[in-house]
Amino acid sequence: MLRFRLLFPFLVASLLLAGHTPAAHASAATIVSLTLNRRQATVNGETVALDTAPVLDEAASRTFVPVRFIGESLGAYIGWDSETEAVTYLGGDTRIILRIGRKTAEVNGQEAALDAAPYIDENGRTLVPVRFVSEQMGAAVSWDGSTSTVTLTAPWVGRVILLQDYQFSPDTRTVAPGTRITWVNLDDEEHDVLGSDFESPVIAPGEAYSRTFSTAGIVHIGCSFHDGMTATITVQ
Ligand SMILES: [Cu+2]
Repeated sequence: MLRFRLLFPFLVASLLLAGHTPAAHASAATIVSLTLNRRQATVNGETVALDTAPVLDEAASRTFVPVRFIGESLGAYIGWDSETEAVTYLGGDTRIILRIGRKTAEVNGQEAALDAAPYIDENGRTLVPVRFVSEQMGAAVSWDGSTSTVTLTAPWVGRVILLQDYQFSPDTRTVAPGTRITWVNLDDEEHDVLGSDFESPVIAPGEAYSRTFSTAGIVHIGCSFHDGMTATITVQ
C-alpha cells in the first residue's frame, strides 16, 4: 500500500497557511467517551458501535482502543501499511506513525516513546493506546476510575476528504462552522486544493493538507492540476 513520506516543507507551509484561521468559532469541539470492556462509545453525545471494546493493558496501565475509532472520531485519516505493519494517522498538521509491537512511534517525523506497543488481538483486531494517539493529535484525555471511562476532548471537529482516482471523495460535504477538513492524497500523482480565496501547497502522494472553515457559505473546490476535479463544501 501507500508509503508515507515525511515532508517538513509541506508541514511548515501548511502551518503558515492554515495555522492562523480565526478562532471566531472556537466552539467546535469533539467529546468522545469510552468505557472499558464496552463496545459502545459516544461521540458528541451520539452512540457509536465499536468493533471491539476498549481494554486495559494492566502491566502498562494503559487503555487500548480499536485503531480506526480514534482516528474517525477525531476526524483523522487512518492508513495501514501491511508491509511494515504501520498505522498512520493524518489529521490537521499532525502525522502519527505507530508500528505493531513497537514502543516507538513517530510524530511529525520525530521519535516518541510509548508505554505500551500497539498490537493485534486474537481476533485479528488492531488496538492502539488511546492516550498517546489522542494527546499527540492535540486532544485532552481524562480518566474516571469509578466508571472506567476515558473522555477525550478535542477543540475541533474534523472531517476527511480523499483525493483519490482524480476525484474528491466525497465531492459534496456539509459541515458546521469551525470544522477542520483534512484532504489526503491517495493517488500516485500530485494534487492541490484550490478554493476561491485559498490554495493549498502541492499535496504529494501520501501527504495531507488541512484547513478550518469558520464562515458559513458554499465553498467551491478544485485542483489546479486536474480540471475535472471539483467539489463543494457547504458550511452551515
Ligand atoms: Cu488533482
